[in-house]
Amino acid sequence: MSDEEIILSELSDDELVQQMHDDLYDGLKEEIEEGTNILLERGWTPYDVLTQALVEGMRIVGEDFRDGILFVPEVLMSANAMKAGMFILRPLLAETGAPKLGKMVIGTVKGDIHDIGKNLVGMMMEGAGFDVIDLGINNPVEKYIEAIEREQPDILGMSALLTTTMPYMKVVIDTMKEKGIRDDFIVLVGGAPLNEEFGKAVGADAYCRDAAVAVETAKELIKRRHNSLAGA
Ligand code: B1M
Repeated sequence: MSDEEIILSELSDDELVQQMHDDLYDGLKEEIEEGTNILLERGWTPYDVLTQALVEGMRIVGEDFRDGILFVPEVLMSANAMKAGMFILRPLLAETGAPKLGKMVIGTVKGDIHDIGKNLVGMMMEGAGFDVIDLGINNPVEKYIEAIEREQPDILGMSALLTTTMPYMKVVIDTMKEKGIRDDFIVLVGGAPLNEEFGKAVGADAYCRDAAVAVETAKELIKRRHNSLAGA
């Protein structure tokens, strides 16, 4: 323990958020939990804690990972610290009392074990009033098909964080087409290396830049679908 131990509760909001970025960088799970709770006690909304303290912190980790300053074991610790913060926020984001809007099945594609963004999308969708069935990571096409046939969701969401795994989304959508079930579901895709053009190219209904966009897009496409069914 250093002589200059930082007491998180004595920091101003700005200093605390800054400190949480540093703590996330250093993979300090307990400090992230404490910081998350302090910001909530100070009246921060769960969404602001999530985006300003956690997601922004992870963005910085991502840059240094890319630049070879951080390595997999360190980034794993950051990811675990981030997840501990998200674990506290999850029930708070979900308890908005919003009326049920629909159901989503979501999972990270085969070969890919990144799940923070996917979890975040799931949390935000729950908070917006969707039932979310989370298939986890590394999902082969069979798992997606089995889940949508079983759950009959309104939406299938797929996440990929690697340029090598994102083409797998097309495998899933093409299989849905072969089975004649593609148009029974809204397909949303997301993940850092994707873009709008890619979403169109693989045959998704939309690419979602982040979790907030995923929620807005899901609501909009569900509304459109209900309107067109009502008019049919
Ligand atoms: Co990985 N990794 N990683 N990694 N990792 C990236 C993705 C990378 C960009 C880092 C870098 O080099 N800059 C790079 C990919 C390069 C590329 O493909 N071009 C990379 C690499 C190379 C690797 C390994 C290959 C490293 C290695 O082993 N040598 C390896 C691959 C493992 C595998 O999957 N097979 C690997 C491993 C790991 C860890 C295990 C250490 C860890 C993952 C832990 C976990 O997820 N449980 C990890 C992490 C943490 C990252 C970075 C640093 C952060 C990702 C993250 O959680 N971001 C990442 C760097 C980066 O992305 N810049 C990186 C925070 C999260 C909130 O954002 O996931 O983008 P994101 O999600 C956003 C949006 O994208 C969107 O909404 C989310 C919330 O706003 N979104 C969706 C995401 N999914 C969606 C689904 C939707 C809608 C929106 O459906 C409707």
